[in-house]
Amino acid sequence: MIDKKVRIIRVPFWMGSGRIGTELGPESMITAGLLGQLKGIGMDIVGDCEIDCCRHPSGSAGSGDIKYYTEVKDMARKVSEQVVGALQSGFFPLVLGGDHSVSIGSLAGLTGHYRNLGVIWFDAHADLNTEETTPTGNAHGMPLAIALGRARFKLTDIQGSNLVSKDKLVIVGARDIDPGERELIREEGITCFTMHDIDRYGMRNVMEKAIRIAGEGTDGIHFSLDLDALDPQIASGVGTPVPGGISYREAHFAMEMIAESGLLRSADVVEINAVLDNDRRTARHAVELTASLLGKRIL
Ligand code: B3U
Ligand code: MN
Ligand code: MN
Repeated sequence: MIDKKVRIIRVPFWMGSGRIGTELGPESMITAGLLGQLKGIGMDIVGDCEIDCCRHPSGSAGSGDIKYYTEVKDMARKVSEQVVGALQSGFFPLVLGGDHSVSIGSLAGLTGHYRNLGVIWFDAHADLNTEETTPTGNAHGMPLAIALGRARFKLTDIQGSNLVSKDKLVIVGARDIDPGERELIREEGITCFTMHDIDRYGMRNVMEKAIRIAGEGTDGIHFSLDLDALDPQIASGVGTPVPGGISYREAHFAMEMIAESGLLRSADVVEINAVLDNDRRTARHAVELTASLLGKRIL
């Protein structure tokens, strides 16, 4: 069971994804009943806040290697400060994105507080692109390369943070990996459980291994939930859907396993694109999965 005091950090940010829509993610999760779900499982929601991040760029995406680099970095610094503040008060930080670049901020704050952080990353993508390998220039495809110190923009560029250890990172659900990311996974020996592994070994085995790798000998686990990890047939409200994803039942079971481990220290829920989430099903799934992650049980 996690600490009962949760601080919700809303990050209405889209510029890491290159298209609008994810800035409405936090609001869509609140509308889909997040607060009621969390209160229903006995959570105290304390001092929730919204990051004041850029929503309307004054200029173009910029000519650098990362689109909206200045805005991404500014947002990440602010998220990091709020995460640190929550941890210092003994609260569980729950970061609501926003696109997946918001996790740069979460990880910066967390690595400053915990010396030895484990990370489980649910995603259709590996999010391991660098400025050199990115096919899009979008920062949401880069947070893990930044966290491991493999991109020019490094997590340690944000004050007070440390890098994430490649041995304590586990990616789950990947099925769309770019050539440069594949190379990095091989070079660094990063644990990446693809959909092939989930089909072959089952979610139970994959999660047992993931929790062991991220949880043993660490200060605990940060869980990052990119909604595009789910199959687009059940969660179509994301910017970059990839067929053949995690099922509803697999996802809930994985959340329950993490909750049962007692090792969860923080989480982000990202990449809901409210403009594309016409039936609001993706937001509803995000809320239900968050409740399971934080300890909701069937019986
Ligand atoms: N790998 C591609 C696509 C992508 C990554 N993350 C999302 N899409 N959501 C990239 O742009 O780096
Ligand atoms: Mn992602
Ligand atoms: Mn993704």
